[in-house]
Amino acid sequence: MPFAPLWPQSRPLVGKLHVHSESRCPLPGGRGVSVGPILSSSASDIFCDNENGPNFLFHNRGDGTFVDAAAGAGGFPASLPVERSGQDEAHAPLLLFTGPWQGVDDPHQHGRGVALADFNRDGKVDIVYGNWNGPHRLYLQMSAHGKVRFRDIASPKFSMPSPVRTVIAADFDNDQELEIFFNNFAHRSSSANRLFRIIRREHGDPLIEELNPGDALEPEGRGTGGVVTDFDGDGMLDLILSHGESMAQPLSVFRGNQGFSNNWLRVVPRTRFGAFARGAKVVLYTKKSGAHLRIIDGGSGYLCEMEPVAHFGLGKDEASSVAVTWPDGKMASRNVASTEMNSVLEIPYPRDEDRLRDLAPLECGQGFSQQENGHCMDTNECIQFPFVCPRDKPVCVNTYGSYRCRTNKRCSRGYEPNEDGTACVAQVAFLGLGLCLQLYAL
Ligand SMILES: [Ca+2]
Ligand SMILES: [Ca+2]
Ligand SMILES: [Ca+2]
Ligand SMILES: [Ca+2]
Repeated sequence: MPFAPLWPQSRPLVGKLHVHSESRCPLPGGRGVSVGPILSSSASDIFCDNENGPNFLFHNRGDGTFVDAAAGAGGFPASLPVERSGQDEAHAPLLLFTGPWQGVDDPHQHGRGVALADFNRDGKVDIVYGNWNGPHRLYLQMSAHGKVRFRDIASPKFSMPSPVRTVIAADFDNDQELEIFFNNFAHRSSSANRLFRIIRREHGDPLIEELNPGDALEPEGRGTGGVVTDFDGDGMLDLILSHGESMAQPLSVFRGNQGFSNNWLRVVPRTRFGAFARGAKVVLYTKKSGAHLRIIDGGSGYLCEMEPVAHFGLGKDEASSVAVTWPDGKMASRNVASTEMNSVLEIPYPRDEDRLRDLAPLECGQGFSQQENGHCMDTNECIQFPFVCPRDKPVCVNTYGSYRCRTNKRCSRGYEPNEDGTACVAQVAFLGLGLCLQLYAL
């Protein structure tokens, strides 16, 4: 008897989005995917790292269509038609890439695990991923003249090729600084796992320090997947690694050895139906260390997915308030009491009547203040305190959570002072399809 569908008339719950390249661009093999507001303020963008072809960075245009923004210098343009099937909407027009982003297409490497995080705590989402036996990438998201580009800050040790599978970004010792764990696959020879701490600096790129992974070194491990979660509820992240594919190996579970006295907070945003709110953005404002950002990532890792919890390590600092932004743009903020430190906070999806109750003053902490919309935002010290900078460095530059002062260096046309005003740097030029050049004149 032929199989009769049980739902002959009903509209399908899920419609397929066809995202395919023009015929001249062969389809690469998808390996890693990460979903969250990477470029958008709330809507979910999609980063895919691929093998045998360029990576994708699909920017959500907010109307059901995406544009691939991954191509940059050295890559070929990825102009993609985006269309829906199973629905009545006309096909979206061909979306031509105009090149405001740089460098995450990485067309000659073979991506594996990927994770989203804000490593330099500037409020912009950064991307880390591993390439199979190729250089691993740590891309900071930068803004230049209102446009966005990515800059790889991976050190030689960090980028050293390995047969990598899962990549995890998490604060294993709750000291505020994120660690990155590479789960390697002992392919044809030993290949130990690796652990790095990304140490945020006030006015500079983060420092990358290699750490001893201890028992998680597993030089003969055939690691395939890995996740962190807090199994025993002690506020310290635990690591579970799976192995196999070409040889049976048991699961491994590890617990942290350091940082037991540090403060922590775990935040669980929910959808309106009570499910985990994947794609949500969680910002924790603190008393001393500014804003910390986490994405409830719908994806990441490799052959696995991270827990839908925003885990914050705070060292000796304490949270002052928390803000959650859902993918549909809804936002909720609330204070965090001292008595709530070292616990799990559930954040429900806001109902409309919650808005009235949200008018209570928020504790935004150092560098941030409550704005007219009721939420914490960066304080613009340069406007609020016009004489904040000393005479020898009179130019005030506002930054996320702080500000800096630089010398009043004059530059020729087409150039501008660098961050500390010690040299002139060519203004970023965007040429042709995705080609972005930055020239230095010292
Ligand atoms: Ca960042
Ligand atoms: Ca840490
Ligand atoms: Ca634990
Ligand atoms: Ca500021």
